[in-house]
Amino acid sequence: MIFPLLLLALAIGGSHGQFPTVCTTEETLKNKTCCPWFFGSPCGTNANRGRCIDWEPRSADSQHHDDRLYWPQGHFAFTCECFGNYGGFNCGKCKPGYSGDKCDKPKTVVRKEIRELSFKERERFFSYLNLAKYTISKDYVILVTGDRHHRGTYKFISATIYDVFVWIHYYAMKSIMENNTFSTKTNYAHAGPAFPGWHRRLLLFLESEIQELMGDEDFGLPYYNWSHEKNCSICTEDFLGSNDLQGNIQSSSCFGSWGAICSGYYYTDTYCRSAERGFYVENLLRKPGRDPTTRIPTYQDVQETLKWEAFDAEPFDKTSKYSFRNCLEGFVNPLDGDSPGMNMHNMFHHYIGGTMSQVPVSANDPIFVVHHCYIDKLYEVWIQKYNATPETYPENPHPGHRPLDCTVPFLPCVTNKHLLQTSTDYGYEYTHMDLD
Ligand code: KOJ
Ligand code: ZN
Repeated sequence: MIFPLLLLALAIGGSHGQFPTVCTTEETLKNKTCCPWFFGSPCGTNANRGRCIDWEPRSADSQHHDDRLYWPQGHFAFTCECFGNYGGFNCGKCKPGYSGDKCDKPKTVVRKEIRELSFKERERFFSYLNLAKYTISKDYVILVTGDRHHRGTYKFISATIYDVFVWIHYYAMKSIMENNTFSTKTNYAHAGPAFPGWHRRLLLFLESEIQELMGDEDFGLPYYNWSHEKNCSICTEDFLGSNDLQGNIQSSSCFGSWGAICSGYYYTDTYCRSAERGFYVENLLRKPGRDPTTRIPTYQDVQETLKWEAFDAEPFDKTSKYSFRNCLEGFVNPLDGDSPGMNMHNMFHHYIGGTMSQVPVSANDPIFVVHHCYIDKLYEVWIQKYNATPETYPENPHPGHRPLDCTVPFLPCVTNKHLLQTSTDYGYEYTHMDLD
């Protein structure tokens, strides 16, 4: 049994995603249990780090339901709840913002503008990304299937750290099946109030995975402030790579040889189908500025976005008016807050084009990371400007977007409402909070 109050206690979990490899054995899947051992006991109970909790069943365990609904219950009836500053799927790690054996040392990393990194810092960032792209995750596997509504077809396969990050985004954006029909209005990460917080959680996942891989606790992801740009000034040899006319990234950049996972299969029934044609079916593609109907959003767009005081508005989807979230996400024009059209976050994705403009696979391009870091910075400016707190997060009826829904597919549970608080609480800060 779990009560709403208990859910509040689950507020800020460590930044760790799905699926923990140790929770994908035949036995753990059958028992629907993901309470891995740490310090000789499930969830580090013996060290008073956490405990294994039983989720109150909220959906029928049918063979046909959407496995992400009421996360994590579609897969696990038991998961870890971590105490204090402990985090991670087994409470063996610290929540973001804490370090040390007892997780009692606060830490803050700084996220800087990518062009303001020193040459050394920039090279380090690219080599960290590249190592994350080629290092198999020791903690996570990804779920693939050609028929996602039939459990018996599920396969868990290993993936690299960066590819787990890509897969998380892919997994969350698949359309939602409820009562045997697909709703294409929202998904678990976009077109609803969870959008900014969900992407914040995703970035924290990558940042902490890289910190751990490199043994570099102070590493912070950089952001790309595109608001004064006429074109993509980081789409160059010195930064994220330049591209040829076909959109291929030049081989002088390490990103020229990066493959894209989960691409080529934009089918509603699949999860990252990969068996037939090999894992990477294509390389990254990038065509900045090629589509004449797109442009980089302006500094004015950014300022207008920040003037909207309401975090979100009815009906809490793509059509929401006078909503900060919907202006930032870019389904309406931030100038008037109500005319539909491509703007802000969505527009930048389309301006870059190629891989970045396809929602299921956009995270394959590392420009996604620096773009979303900037979107997260604007979210942070807004939070501070209006002193927003978890209580600011609106009640709404959309699966995955409700205030107390756990963000899909992260473990331990972190609720949407608790991702609406200042980044300092998550152990990082941005430079230039005055926006210039
Ligand atoms: C890719 C995304 C996204 C939006 C767009 C454009 O990941 O969220 O492309 O609409
Ligand atoms: Zn996204």
